[in-house]
Formats: sequence, C-alpha cells, structure tokens
Amino acid sequence: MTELTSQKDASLAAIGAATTLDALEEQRVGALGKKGWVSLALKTLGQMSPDERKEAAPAIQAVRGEVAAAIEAKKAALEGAALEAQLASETIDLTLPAPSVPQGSIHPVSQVMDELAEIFADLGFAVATGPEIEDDWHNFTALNMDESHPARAMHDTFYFPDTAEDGGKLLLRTHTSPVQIRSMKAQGAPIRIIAPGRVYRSDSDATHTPMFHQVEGLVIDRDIHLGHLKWTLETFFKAFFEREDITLRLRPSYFPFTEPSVEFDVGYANEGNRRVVGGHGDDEGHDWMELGGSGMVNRRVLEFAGVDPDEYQGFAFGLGIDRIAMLKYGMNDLRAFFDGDPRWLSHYGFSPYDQPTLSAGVGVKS
Ligand code: FA5
Repeated sequence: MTELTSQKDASLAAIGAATTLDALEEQRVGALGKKGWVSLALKTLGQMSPDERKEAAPAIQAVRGEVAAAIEAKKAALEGAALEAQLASETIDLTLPAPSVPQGSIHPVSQVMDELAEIFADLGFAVATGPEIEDDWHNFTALNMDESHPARAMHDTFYFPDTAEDGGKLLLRTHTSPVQIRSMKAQGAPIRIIAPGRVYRSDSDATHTPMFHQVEGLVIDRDIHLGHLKWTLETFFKAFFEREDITLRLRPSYFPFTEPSVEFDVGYANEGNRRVVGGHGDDEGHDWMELGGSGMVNRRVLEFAGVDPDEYQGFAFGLGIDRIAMLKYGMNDLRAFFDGDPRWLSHYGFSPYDQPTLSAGVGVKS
C-alpha cells in the first residue's frame, strides 16, 4: 500500500508537470495502460485472500480514480491553452488607423456639375435627367434626324445588339439632347431646365474621349429669341469662370434640331502648356476653344415632343462639361480625367466639404 501511495504521488506530480499532450499521454500509458502500474496493482487482487482483497480493492480503485481524474483535468487544461495560442496566432486586425487628413476628393467633373447646377438654379433652371441607354427615337428621330439623316453618321454611335420593346434600336446616348424630348413630353411648356450627364461616342484623342459629359439647356416659353440665348450663355460663363473678360464667339452652324444653329467658342490664352480662359481668341497668343452647340429649337422637335410650335418657341444648348473643367482648372489632356490615378485626383480633386455656392465663388479651391 505504501508503494502504491508513493507511485501515486510520483504520477500525480509528473501529470502536474506535463507541458504537452504527448507527455501527458506517456503518463496515462505508464499508469492506466495495460502494463501500467495501476493495472498491475489491480492484477494482484486475484492472488489475494478474500479478506485482503476486500481491503485492497477499494484503495487501488481510489488511486486509479484519482490518477484518471488528474489526467482528464490536465488534458482539458492543455487543450484549452493550445486553442488559446492558436486563436491568438491567427488574429487579424481589421481596423485601420483613421487618416490624419481626409483622403477622398471630389472629381473635377462632379465639382463642375455642382457649379453648373448652382449657377443655373440662380437663373431659374431646374435639373432634369434621362437614361444613358437610350432608344433611337429619343436620341435621333424626335430630334429631327430620321433613319436616313446624314447627321446620324457624325455621332459615331455605340449600338446595342438588343432592341427596345417597340423594336427600335437601343444605343448609348450620343448627347444629352434626348432629355429635351423627355422633359417636354413629361412637363409640356413653358419649361426651363438643364440636364447634365454622361454621353458616349466612339472617339479618342487629347480633347475627345469615348465617354464624356455634356450639359443640355432648354428654355421654351412665349417670345423667346436668340438674344436670350446669347445673354444666358454669357451670364453663365462669366459666373462659371468668375471673370468679366470672357469673349464668346458665336459661329453659324447646323444641327437638325435647331434652326438657326450656332456653335459657341471661348477665347483663351496659351500660357506654356496651360490654357487660361479670357480675352479674344484672335489676339496674339490666344485661340478659341469650341465649348458647345446651340440654337432656336426646331419646330419639328416641338411637334415631336407634343408642344405647339405656333404658341411656344425657345432655345437649347449643349456644352462639353469636361472641356470647361479643363479650361477652368488647367488640365490639358482629357484622357487623364478617366484614368483614376490617385495622384491626379489628389492634385485636381476638391474637398468634399467645399460645396460650390455663388456667394462664396463657385469654384473656390481650398
Ligand atoms: C451636340 O452634341 C449637340 N447635341 C449640342 C446641341 C444641343 C446643339 C442643343 C444645339 C442644341 P456636338 O456634337 O457639337 O453637339 O457636341 C457638343 C459639345 O460636346 C462639343 O462642343 C464639345 O465641347 C463636346 N464634345 C463633343 N465630342 C466630345 C468628345 N468626344 N469628348 C469630349 N467632349 C466632346
């Protein structure tokens, strides 16, 4: 019995000292395995007299129970510690430190769209929108360009293989002018809207990209004439560029949806490879940049849109937003607008906290 007690003490000490599951298993086999000292002690019961056995059996069973319990407890402790260690080593810290300064910026095109809306809202214009996936009727036919009209060829249109529900062709709108039709059909006359948005043409060089932005303007009322158009464009450009010496050149032009039609250019100075708006485009060191097309809305277009051309008339214009952004903020390659380069964006982008307002100067860059 004394031997059993000392074996038990040694075994419990070794179990307590085990630092790995393998070392613990060694202790279990040594004590409770087939040839372990507890099993051997149990085997001695067979050679004992009934009286001896009566006394020895519970004592050996008690030792067995104590050793087994100690092994179980140690096993649970070692497994728990192993799990903790594994969890600790597999932790991923998903949090990022907050940047010390805000890192996002507003793209110059978005900024210019906000500036446009601010200036035109002051002139009493509402903002209208239309779909970028347009049908042939709104993009061409209702703008007085029927199937065989040669002006369709000038638009380098991206067509979809699918057709619209009425069987007409679907396309990526080539200009914002279809919004004129949609707005007049929905609202009738009088109407005074601008419609900024994306347009698409198969075109690419430093001043042309396959996707670009236009803003359409439309004013329909009684007694509207070309003088109102000229005043509106001049007033807009002066407010937009925040200078009085803006020279607009109106050139006779042709658009099927306006009659008469004029294209308008703005004078700018070449300063190194930077263009600075202002002055007369024919002066030394100056040039003209075409910014858009305009004219008096063709009566056929008013008829298509359900407005009576004998009662109402008006003007429309469409100008390239990217072009006026380049002029105002000094970029010289339109393609960089759409490269998504963070360095370009952090240089030319705007703080999200600076909302353009007329009172603060529409394009103040902090
Ligand atoms: C039009 O798109 C007419 N819808 C404008 C219009 C509206 C006329 C209402 C009359 C009445 P145009 O194709 O010229 O016209 O384009 C207008 C402006 O968009 C151009 O002056 C130019 O500033 C800009 N633009 C045209 N193509 C591109 C391009 N690929 N990339 C960047 N800007 C472009």
